Amino acid sequence: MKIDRVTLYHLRMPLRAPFETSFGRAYERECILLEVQADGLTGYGECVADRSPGYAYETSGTAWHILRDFLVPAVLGQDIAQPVDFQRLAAAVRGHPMAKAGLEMALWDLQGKREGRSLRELLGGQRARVEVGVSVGIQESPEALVGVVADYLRQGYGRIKIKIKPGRDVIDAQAVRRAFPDVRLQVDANSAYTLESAAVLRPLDDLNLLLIEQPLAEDDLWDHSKLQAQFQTPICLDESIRSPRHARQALEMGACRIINIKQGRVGGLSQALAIHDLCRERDVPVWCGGMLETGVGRAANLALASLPGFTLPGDISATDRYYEQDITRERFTLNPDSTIDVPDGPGLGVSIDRVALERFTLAKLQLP
Ligand code: SMG
Ligand code: MG
Repeated sequence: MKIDRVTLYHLRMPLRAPFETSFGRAYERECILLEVQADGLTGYGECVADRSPGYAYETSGTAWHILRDFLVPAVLGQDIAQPVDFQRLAAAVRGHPMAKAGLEMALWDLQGKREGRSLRELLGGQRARVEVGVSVGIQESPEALVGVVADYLRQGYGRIKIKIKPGRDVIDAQAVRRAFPDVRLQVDANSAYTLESAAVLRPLDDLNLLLIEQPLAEDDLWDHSKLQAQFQTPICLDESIRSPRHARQALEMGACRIINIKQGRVGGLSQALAIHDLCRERDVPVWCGGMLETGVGRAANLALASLPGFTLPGDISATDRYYEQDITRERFTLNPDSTIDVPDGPGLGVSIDRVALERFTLAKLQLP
């Protein structure tokens, strides 16, 4: 496909409820929507970098710059046969995986539309619906958290993840475990601890958690390997896995026993697929993480999570969990068995609500 034009939309969307993690509280979410025109077709991609560099160093601002000045110029006028070929064109840009992933996603959407095949089919996904859970932010108190979790369980979510930070870790997890002895529960620290300060997390090992996500620094594998040796509960890495190479090294080192795969964090769906394959060969469970995506990124996550190695529920909740109004006409809903249907239309299988898109657009740039 010959890339004729790329349009970037910098979006800001209000969240239905604030979302608090160890690195701060968000009331809104930013992202960049990419609209790519090729061979008379239009593909969409979502760059998941947010306003501030709390989760990762990339922001909507850095991604805009890298896309506008480097990645989009690298693809304009090029004939790209397969989405994965984009990785070669993007190799001149060091880092910036979220910017790359947004553009690659649009190429997958285009390929699917050209061939009349869904992204699920293109990736080799096998399931028509995927198991999902919900990620619950830090609340005012452990009691308030138990109330919010109860509400999600009533809605039908079969797996709960709670965010933790120093001072709000063991007490929160114990409160939820006491209230719901059988719920599938996991915690996510978003790099809030050091090897030394993580000693306070020891009681988590008695709570029958599915996993402990990213306790230590995002650029660290070695200390995670030391920490994993001290815990029965599997450590799952999120921020620390930025490429298939990191995934291999983390597993070889024993830095984790489970991997959270986010196409944005690893530089694209092709790279997410490679990590999935590598983990599957080694019988290492993976699951699909979330970045509060719009319907565009959510559709991609659902397709990815339909691959056979995704054996744990993803952070892919229903649209209602995040947004009053989304930029896709399609809204994703939770089935009673805690699954969400994978879109089966061509490409991502979603269409853009232009009125909503306009409402949330802070800036728009058409290239060339
Ligand atoms: O999309 O439901 C979602 C959010 C899932 O907790 C979630 N994501 O570290 O895994 C994570 C966080 C990163 C985003 S925080 C803004
Ligand atoms: Mg995480």
